[in-house]
Amino acid sequence: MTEEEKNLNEEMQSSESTETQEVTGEITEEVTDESTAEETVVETAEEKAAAEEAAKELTERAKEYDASQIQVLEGLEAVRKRPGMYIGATSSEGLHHLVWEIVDNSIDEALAGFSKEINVTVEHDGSITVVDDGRGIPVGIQAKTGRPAVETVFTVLHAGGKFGGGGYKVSGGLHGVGSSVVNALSTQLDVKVYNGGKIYYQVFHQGKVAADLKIIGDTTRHGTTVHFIPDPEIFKETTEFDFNKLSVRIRELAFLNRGLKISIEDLRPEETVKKVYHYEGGIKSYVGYLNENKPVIFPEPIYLEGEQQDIVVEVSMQYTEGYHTNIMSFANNIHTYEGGTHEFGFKTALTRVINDYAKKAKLIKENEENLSGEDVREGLTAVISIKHPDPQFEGQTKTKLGNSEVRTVTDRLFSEHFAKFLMENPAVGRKIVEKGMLASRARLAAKRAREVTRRKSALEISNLPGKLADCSSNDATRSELFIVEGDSAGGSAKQGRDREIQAILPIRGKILNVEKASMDKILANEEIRSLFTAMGTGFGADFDVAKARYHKLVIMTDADVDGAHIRTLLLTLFYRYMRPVVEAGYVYIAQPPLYGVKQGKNITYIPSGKDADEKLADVLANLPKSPKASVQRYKGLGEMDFHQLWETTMDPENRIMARVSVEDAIEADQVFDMLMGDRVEPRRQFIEENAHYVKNLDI
Ligand code: TTJ
Repeated sequence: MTEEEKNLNEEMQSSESTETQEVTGEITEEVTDESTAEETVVETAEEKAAAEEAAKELTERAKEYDASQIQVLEGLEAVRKRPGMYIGATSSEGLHHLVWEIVDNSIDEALAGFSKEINVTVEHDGSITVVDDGRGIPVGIQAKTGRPAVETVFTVLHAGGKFGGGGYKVSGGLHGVGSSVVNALSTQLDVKVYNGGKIYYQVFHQGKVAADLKIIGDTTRHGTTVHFIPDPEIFKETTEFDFNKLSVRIRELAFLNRGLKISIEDLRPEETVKKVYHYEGGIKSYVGYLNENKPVIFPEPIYLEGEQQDIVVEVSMQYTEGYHTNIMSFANNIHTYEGGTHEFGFKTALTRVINDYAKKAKLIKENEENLSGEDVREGLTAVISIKHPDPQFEGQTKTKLGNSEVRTVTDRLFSEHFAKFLMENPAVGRKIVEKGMLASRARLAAKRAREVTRRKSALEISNLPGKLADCSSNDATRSELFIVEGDSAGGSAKQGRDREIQAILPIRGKILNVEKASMDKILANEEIRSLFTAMGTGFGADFDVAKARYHKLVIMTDADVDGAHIRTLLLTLFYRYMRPVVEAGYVYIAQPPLYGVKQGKNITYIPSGKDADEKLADVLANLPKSPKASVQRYKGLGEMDFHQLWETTMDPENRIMARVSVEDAIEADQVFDMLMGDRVEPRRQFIEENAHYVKNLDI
């Protein structure tokens, strides 16, 4: 045993409870030696028998230890064999999951009140480092395994979250697989624990202990640092982290955990990028942010907070002048896309409290009909965030909160606080009721309009829009709908497609500004009607994602500013009116090439995107000297012939498509507001930022 290891052993013993110390002694190799030494001083037969008994037990323990080691290795081997079972998929989605699995542990430490700051870094080589200033993962030897707790955290499945006890844990929530899964799926993971004046260090390779925990230096700080390199053997598709994706979720975590400072830094580009998120207002700041570019009916978002039965409930809400409802709910920081008991409790309470108030304040007569839930939610932006000691997630994507007690707790806490708020702020109360009454009238008008449409469509032989070139397959899971900008590109797409599974719907120009239009107008808009009819999902209250006729909805627009504009518009439309389709992961963005480099018979295509120019330079630099190469820049989809369009953008074997996440759609929604809003400067900026599409026109 080296000097350092001895040090470490002492350190760990002094930091652990007596109970643990005893067990520690029995299992380490060094102590086995000591026990042999002890045998030489044994005198009486009884003592000898007792010692033999003890030695036997020790051997048993050692066997048990071996057994648990084998279990550990088998456990992590299972993770490597079927990674999908633990992280959903080995796609980019699964890759990013690794980061959240680690970050969640630091968030837990922050929620427990011991950590104030978390830093996430994408290193030069694309690996990830997460640093917090919490108490540090315990380094003492655990009774059960005979190994340092920190090692167990990274080598035993589901070991996370067991330490510290009590409180609200976000780790182990949605997928809840723990840090050992990240370790198993990394070529290397190393951890540093800063605590009690020392820096502890351990490193693992593909989940296996590469070296025992050791002290590598002194420190005055405390906290945990974890660095890992995702294994390309596992993440065959990509090991490249998307900075934007990381920062969107990190910003969300900052909103959801008031006062937490969390940063994300990218060291890969020449000019490194760093974003620091820190919101003293928490979810109130979130609502303010979501409504940033929207006209609102009262300036400050309402914020209410309460706790009951160990359940913390926070709600923030604000009404826009628009018609769109945006209720986002979270349980232990997990976005519950499918809603659940917290959302249900909130909605019920909202309708009841507003109606009670309206009658009490004589804004609605006693004999008048109540406002419906839909009425009081029109134009509402709300964030509901609950923290629960033992959240239960249900539903298809495990994003629906199931704990039944949460419904009553949320209802009770929200009603009490909200009723009080309305009494104290009658001007705001009045505006909310008036907004609901307007919605009620519009709803009745829309219903009449819808009935007229239904009668008409029932008389038609086919409900499918004339512009749609449908596919022949009736199997929705295989079918794809391409929404193509422009008639000429639509023509090429129709010619080039795989008719069995690919349908084409050309759309012209800018679709209606959905935010500014009322429900009736949206329903009446031809482009939107075609889209909904083609999808077969219905609209509004009748919407049903299970009826989707295609499980891939592909947006295919030109690689220019107008294309970016239309894409934003479509994504906004999907986010607001077909959200379950986005949540189901049905929406994709086609990646048509921006450049084609032709040399002899070979063509290399370069997809559009921020780094297209760099990639082009790269390709050109690596071409053989002859024959002479030429570069074509595709200004629009219409410039490609049907064969090229198929080959580069539509062929399932060759194409690259980006799947749209709800976060992407939220971002599009914000950009959309900005594009449609009154402020000129951000709009100019958008056009400038997307100008790389139109710059350096011909080469
Ligand atoms: C638990 O209770 C005793 C004191 O330490 C607590 C703890 O484990 N804190 C903790 C864990 N802080 N940070 C972590 C952590 C940080 C990262 C980056 C990764 C992991 C797996 C844990």
